[in-house]
Amino acid sequence: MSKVGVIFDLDGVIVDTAKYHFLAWKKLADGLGFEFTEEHNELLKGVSRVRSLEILLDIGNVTVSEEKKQEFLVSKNEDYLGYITKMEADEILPGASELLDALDAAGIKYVLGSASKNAPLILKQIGLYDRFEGIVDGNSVSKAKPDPEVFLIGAEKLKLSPDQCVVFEDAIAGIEAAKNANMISVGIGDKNTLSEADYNFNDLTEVPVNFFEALMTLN
Ligand code: B16
Ligand code: MG
Repeated sequence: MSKVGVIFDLDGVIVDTAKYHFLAWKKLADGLGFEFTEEHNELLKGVSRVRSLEILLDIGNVTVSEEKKQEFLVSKNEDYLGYITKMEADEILPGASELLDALDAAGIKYVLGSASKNAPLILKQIGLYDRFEGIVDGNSVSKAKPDPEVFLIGAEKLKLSPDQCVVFEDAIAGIEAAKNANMISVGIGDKNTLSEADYNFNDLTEVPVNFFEALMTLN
């Protein structure tokens, strides 16, 4: 492979917004009168907003009208926005800024590939918005991960073929999406959970300096 490009997931790779999703979903569950735990929240990682609500309502064994679901989606997002509009650069996860610097220095382009419709706002809050070659988020896709759509649009933005793209993901659905897109997958987080990934690191500080160089010498 003579050239590589990188596609970064957002939540769980660049920032930890899962904690804010948790607080906002928990408030909704509290209002509906059932318990929503951090373990339940794990099921929502990398999953779209609409699908997250369906999972949450299943957990509480709650059935509501479509109209009510729309209301819940709006109120949950308003609560979530209350948290993310306070985010700053100090919430960038360890190793992320350094990795982007290393990619810039090596002339390797990168885009964002996130399920979040709030991704542009979050990137602006933490001061990374202008660093990305392109942003593919929940507003640009019609099919959620594990469908490869989000990453295939990312490859187009990178002007590379899928097999030249390296995806950094923290969610099982995201690793599956990368595989479905025929891309190289890097799991960030628990190696056992993300055992399907081609490469695994606990966090971005562990990515070796020669990682991309080594990939380019393969094949
Ligand atoms: P929003 P990622 C995902 O972000 C989150 O992991 C997931 O928990 C969330 O439901 C989804 O974004 C949608 O977020 O409500 O902001 O549109 O991991 O794909 O960057
Ligand atoms: Mg994620």
